[in-house]
Amino acid sequence: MNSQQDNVKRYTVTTALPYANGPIHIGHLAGVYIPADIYVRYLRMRERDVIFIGGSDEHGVPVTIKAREENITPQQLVDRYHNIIKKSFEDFGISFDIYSRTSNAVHHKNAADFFKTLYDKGCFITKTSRQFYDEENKMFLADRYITGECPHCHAADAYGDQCEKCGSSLSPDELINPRSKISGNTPVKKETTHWYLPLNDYEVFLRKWILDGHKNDWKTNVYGQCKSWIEQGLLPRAVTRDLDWGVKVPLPEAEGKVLYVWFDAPIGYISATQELLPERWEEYWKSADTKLVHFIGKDNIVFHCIVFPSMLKAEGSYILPDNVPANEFLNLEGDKISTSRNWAVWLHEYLEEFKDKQDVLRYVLTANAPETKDNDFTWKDFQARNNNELVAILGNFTNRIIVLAHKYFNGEVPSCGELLTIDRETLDEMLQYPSKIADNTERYHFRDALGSVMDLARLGNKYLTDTEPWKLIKTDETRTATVLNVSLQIVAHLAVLCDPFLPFTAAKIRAMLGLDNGLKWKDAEKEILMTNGMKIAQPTLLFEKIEDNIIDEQMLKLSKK
Ligand code: B3M
Ligand code: ZN
Repeated sequence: MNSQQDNVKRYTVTTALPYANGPIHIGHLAGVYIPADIYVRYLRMRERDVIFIGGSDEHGVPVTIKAREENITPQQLVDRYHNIIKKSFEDFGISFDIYSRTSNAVHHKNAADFFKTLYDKGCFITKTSRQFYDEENKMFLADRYITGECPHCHAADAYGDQCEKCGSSLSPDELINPRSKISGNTPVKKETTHWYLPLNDYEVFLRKWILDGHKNDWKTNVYGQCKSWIEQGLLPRAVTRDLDWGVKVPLPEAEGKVLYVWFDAPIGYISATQELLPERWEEYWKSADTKLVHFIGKDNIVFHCIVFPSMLKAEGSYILPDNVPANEFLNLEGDKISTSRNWAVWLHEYLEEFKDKQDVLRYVLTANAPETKDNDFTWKDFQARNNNELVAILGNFTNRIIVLAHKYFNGEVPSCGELLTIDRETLDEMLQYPSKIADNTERYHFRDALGSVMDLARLGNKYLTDTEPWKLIKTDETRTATVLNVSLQIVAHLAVLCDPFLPFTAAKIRAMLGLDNGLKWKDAEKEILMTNGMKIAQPTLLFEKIEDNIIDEQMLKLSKK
């Protein structure tokens, strides 16, 4: 365990705020929400003071474009997706303390105040430039609102920031024959003034804080990206936009301007904390003994490691993140997950089609998490991990023990007699798992941590194979009682240790064993969790085999996309 932990009094854990212009898919889950939920559930079991913050990111140009396409208001659009997202997280067991949203009043006030504080301290510079303007609709055009011919591949409908055909990043000025996406007219150039945060002024601070301070504890992908950003040279970044959807810039001369979505969204973490703990939120954002951890995907690294920390530093009273354990990307069947191409497995659909199988997806996405490199989700692998690991190892061990306890001992925990070497060794090995799993979890190595949970179940299966209680019962009931007693201790330890990873399964095992729902991590450090005579309920199946036809249906569904 890391030594600095002793000084940590509380944890603020945040997850990237998903854009409320589409539902959640497995890429989001594997990259951000499952690892964060594991970490938080683990911390709660360690009885640490932790708050888990999430919410929808409801501003930004993609929201306004999509709303316009559907002929509804941006608010109607984000209401729809916010509700879908929030419900799917709840049903999936992502245990947020609050799931908020950035269109609400608390956030608008907080983000505007934050901007005003920086403004009053003189942290911004202004720049005036000539931007594309649609005269018919009387509006400046964000990059995505301008289309034209790609200067590289000559595709007809490249966007002002990117050509989707050849993939080049563009600026609107490079487009041949630019047109407004809204009126179809040729836009004119008009002067506009914006506020910029001069990131170049933060270079010394960022070098010292990240490059010197976090070389050894941040993931190499995160550290590497930060290093290359800093070394390329940081430039002033505009923090305002000409748009009518977003947090209004709180200055009289800023009519028609809002905060840039990437300025307001991370402040959303703070706003959500204010909503959750109106009296005490500052402890979680302004005390040196609070550990702030941002779970994000790799495309958000620069905003969470460079831009937001510079904003917090500029403000002056906030702590900085202790870690930003960003994951790489998850692909689907060998292809990049894409919302616009509908190439995804959507969480709300999974929850309908695979009722009560939250933990199967949690398991597969953790066992195959893109922690150090991009990884691939395939339905075949989903099936194999369910059938060969969850059913065959964890489910099978638990089920066998509970069935045998009923068959031989009327569903009561039999008393433990003299321990033989094999029993002692097995119990000793079992007792190594709490710290092994804890170490990996504290270091954000969730894949390895989950691997150890399964190793404990494997240990149980091996113990059964070696001791063969179904043979022993014919000759030696006392010895059989001891073997089942030891096995039940393993099942009980599994119930505690799998909880952060497979919370639904943990609850089912606890119910069968008659264990308290409030068991803590330290309970798993004790040898005896099941005492003589405790009543065990009838076994219920933890996992069931997934047949080929189920997988074929999912493959067919994908092939139609
Ligand atoms: N909504 C981008 C994304 O979902 C953005 C994250 C905001 S975190 C403050 O990738
Ligand atoms: Zn192109």
